[in-house]
This record gives sequence, structure tokens and C-alpha cells, in this order.
Amino acid sequence: MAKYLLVSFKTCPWVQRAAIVLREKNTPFEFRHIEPDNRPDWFLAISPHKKVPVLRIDDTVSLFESNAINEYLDETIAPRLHPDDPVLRALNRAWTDYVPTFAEYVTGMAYADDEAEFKKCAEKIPIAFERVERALEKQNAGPFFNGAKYSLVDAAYAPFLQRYFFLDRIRPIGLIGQYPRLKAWADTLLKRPSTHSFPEAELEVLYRLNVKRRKKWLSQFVAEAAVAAA
Ligand SMILES: N[C@@H](CCC(=O)N[C@@H](CS)C(=O)NCC(=O)O)C(=O)O
Repeated sequence: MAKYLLVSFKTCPWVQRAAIVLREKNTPFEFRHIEPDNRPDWFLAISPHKKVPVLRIDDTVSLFESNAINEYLDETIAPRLHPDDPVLRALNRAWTDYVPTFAEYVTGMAYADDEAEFKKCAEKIPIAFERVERALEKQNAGPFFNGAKYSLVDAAYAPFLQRYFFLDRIRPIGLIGQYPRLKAWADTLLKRPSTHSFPEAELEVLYRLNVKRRKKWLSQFVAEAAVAAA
């Protein structure tokens, strides 16, 4: 078997997405966490956009971009997570392409400078939630995006659904309950061991620290929420 090194920032959802697929495929890998503010030269040499994740294979090849990494892993390591049916596969890829927009809408409020902007960002969440709710209605009866079988779509959304709950626990948003399929899907994914690179409470603390350090409008609520959770 090839040797895999996954280069990461501990809280990066895009890295988490690749780590999930490696775990779903029971593939051992070295997880190497680097600091965003101190990216080593060896990393800068293998990451064209200076971003994580990078998947280094056999100390020779470096793949970047979480979607490309996951497509590669799915082509090369069993079990196949993509559906066999080409139409379903195309639909899965289309919904995976929606992830950056979903992420921007669902976690955008963490970057708002003031309360007005925060509220404006929060108004975008139902747009993303509604679209995925409709897709879940069309595609399946759960528990996963395609129904009974776990797919790359599940791996792609899980980190961002998790971060919605992190945000909701800092400043309650309370929207997801209005989207029963999405809520059930999120609950399923969060219970799945492959979703987690770290114990969830540990990641949540790191996430809150990031929010606090960012010094945006939401940052003021972090200390309070962190104490409440302890
Ligand atoms: N589209 C990329 C996004 C990766 C990404 O944004 N990674 C962040 C960390 S979560 C990063 O490395 N940011 C550093 C930077 O932008 O310089 C992917 O899917 O892999």
C-alpha cells in the first residue's frame, strides 16, 4: 500500500474532508499538523497555493485541493464511495461543487464585522439549507446523501455542518430544525466516527479560539459560550 501524509491545520474543514475519506477507506495515514502562521519551507515547496490540505504520496507526489484529493482516493482505494450509476455520480459531483457556496453561506457570519453584517450573513443560511433540503428530498430516504450508502458528498458536507453547530453554540441561530432532512443528515454524519479527526469537544475549543482571535463581531461571545460549555 502507498504511504500517505496528510498535511493539515488542525481546524481546517477542507483537510477534515480528506481525512474522512481516508478513514472511510480504512487507510492508514500520517496526519501532520502545521501552524497557519508558520508554514515550513518543505510545505511551501509542495503546496502551490500555500494551502492545506496537501496529500503527499510515497514521498514523491503531492496532491492539493480537497475535492481533487478525494476523487483520487476514490479512484485508487476501495471501497468506491462514488455511485456506480453515471447520472447519480454526476449529481453527486454537482452537489459537491456546491460545498464552497454552502460553506460561505453557513459559516460567513463568523467573519462579520458588526451586528448588521452578522444578521445579513445569517439571512443567507436558509438559502443554502433550503437547497440541500430539496436535494435530500429528491435523492433519498436517508440516512446518507444517496440513501443507504455513504458517499463523497457526505464527506464533503460533514465538516461544514459540524461548524454550523459550533457557531450555533456561540450565538444561537436555531435554523437547522426547520430543515428536517438536513438536520437528520447532519446528526447522522456527526455521529459517524470517520467525521472526527479529534474528539469533538477538543476541536470545538480550537474553533472558538480561532473565532476569538479573528476579532470579528462574533468574537465577543466566545468566552461566555466556552465557559457555558465547560
Ligand atoms: N479549495 C481548497 C480550500 C483549502 C483552504 O482554504 N485551506 C485553508 C485552511 S482551512 C488554507 O490553507 N488557508 C491558508 C491560506 O489561504 O493562505 C480545498 O478544498 O482544499
